[in-house]
Amino acid sequence: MYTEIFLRLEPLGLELVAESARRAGHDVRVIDLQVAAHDDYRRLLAEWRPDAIAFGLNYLANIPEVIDLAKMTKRLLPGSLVVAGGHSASFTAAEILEHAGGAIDCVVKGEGEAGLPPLLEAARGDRDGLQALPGVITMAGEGPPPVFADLDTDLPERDLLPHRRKYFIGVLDPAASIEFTRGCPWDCTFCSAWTFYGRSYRRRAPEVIAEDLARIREPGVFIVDDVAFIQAEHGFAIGREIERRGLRKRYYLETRADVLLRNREVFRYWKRLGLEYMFLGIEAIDEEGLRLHRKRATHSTNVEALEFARSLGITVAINIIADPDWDERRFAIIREWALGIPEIVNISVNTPYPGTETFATQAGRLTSRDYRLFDIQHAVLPTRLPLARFYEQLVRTQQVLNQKHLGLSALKGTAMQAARLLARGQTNFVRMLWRFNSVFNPTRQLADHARPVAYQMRLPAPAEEPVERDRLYVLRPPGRHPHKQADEAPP
Ligand code: B12
Ligand code: SF4
Repeated sequence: MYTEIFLRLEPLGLELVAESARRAGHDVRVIDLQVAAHDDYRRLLAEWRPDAIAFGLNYLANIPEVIDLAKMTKRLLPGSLVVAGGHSASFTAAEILEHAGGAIDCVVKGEGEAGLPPLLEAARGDRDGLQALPGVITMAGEGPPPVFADLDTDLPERDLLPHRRKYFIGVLDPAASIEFTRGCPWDCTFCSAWTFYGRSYRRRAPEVIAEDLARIREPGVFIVDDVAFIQAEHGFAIGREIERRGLRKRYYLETRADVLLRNREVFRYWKRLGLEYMFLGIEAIDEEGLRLHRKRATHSTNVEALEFARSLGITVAINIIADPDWDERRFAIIREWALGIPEIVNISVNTPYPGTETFATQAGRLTSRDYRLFDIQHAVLPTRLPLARFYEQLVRTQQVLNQKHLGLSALKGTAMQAARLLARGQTNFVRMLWRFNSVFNPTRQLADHARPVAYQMRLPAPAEEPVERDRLYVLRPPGRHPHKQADEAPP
């Protein structure tokens, strides 16, 4: 739902995986189904007849779609190797294989640049032993844990995506994406970013980042890091390389309130370089909520960070997690609080994703096992209000907050920008302004629960708190020295 309105971004992970396969000598094409239709995909298969098809499956909500596409693929090309990889595929590998009933040959867990090339090499011969490879899981069994990729070897294959003008975030239209670091050293209970990367934190070399940036044609750049500029000196080093090359872009990034306050100077420096938009995961406005999410931040830190960002003149968006337990009064408190600050406020619904601590402890309470509802806009845990009333409150709150920025008076400020974009033929931002009510709609949200469910999510064995972390990790924590780029930054 979110990506139908506010943004659509290039699939950076898939481009990196594509480049790793190309470097290994394969002829590679990429199709992005955010932009292309299933029919385009079918046509590509029929005309090009690839030997291997690799699905990027970062988002849990896309699992049924990918399973159905895999089944269609095997019917068209029975001899092909069908693979799935990505964030969500890594946490649900065994059940995906089961749902696909043989249409997916294997799942590659972890980082695709490290996992896919050896798999393609091995698949040239006898396919029986593929499960012996690191990170690979087939119906016959599972190999050793996945290995870390070297972040400075592959630059994303941006030339493989034909519809680059379709990628945008708000007024950064068009926008490309770039990665400076990978992983997160914090351990919030609702998040699977840290469990995927074994709580590691790695940096790309500033020269490599500048080279990557220099190849980007788009004026807007979305920095995909979970928490940007945890280490100030890395941010400064990247900035110096950018200045040295004379690169000028408009940037969007996401970070934490405490990091913003700790590293004020680096954010000030990046404002000069072109930083315009920032997303802060505030999550809760009370200490109890922050403690439950294990955010390791206080409300006063969050408020101070917002003030600092304002003083820089950066447009800030924040997120608040709505708990299914909320009643009308709690929604009203959030509305009041959010209307009192100038920032853009986004509301998501607390959703236990596989790979998170909350999934390990709360899966027994799930009211739905339909993957498609796990998009943080639907309630999959019991609601205190009747479900219809919960959605009414949620959408009403989103509408009120949205009006704050997209209402007619607010639009006066963006009218010039919109006109400039239209003059350049970029329509993504302008279209987004009119779509909110058709996409965010309580009746539609409620109706989504009544759809027939072809594939049911598998539940984990109940876990005690605290959850044993080894059970959650995809990539194992690198320990003190085993990987040259692994830096442990304490929360
Ligand atoms: C950037 C980002 C976005 C961008 C998406 C850009 C895009 N088109 O991909 C935007 C802002 C649109 C977005 C939106 C959402 N996001 Co998001 N997002 C991220 C973020 C911060 C970084 C992803 C990224 O680009 N990483 C860098 C690249 C290089 O890594 P990668 O994509 O993971 O790819 C690597 C591996 O996954 C793997 N891989 C990927 N594809 C393939 C394919 C094959 C075949 C193989 C073998 C391997 C492989 O190899 C790649 C290279 O190492 C992650 C957090 C994270 N650390 O992963 C969250 C994350 C993926 N998002 C998340 C969520 C919840 C959402 C939203 C639902 C939230 C929201 N309302 O905003 C929406 C849903 C969007 C949708 N399409 O349904 C969750 C995923 C939860 C889940 N399990 O489904 C994550 C993990 C954040 C979190 N803290 O929990 N997101
Ligand atoms: S700080 Fe952000 S990325 Fe890191 S664990 Fe918490 S929510 Fe996830």
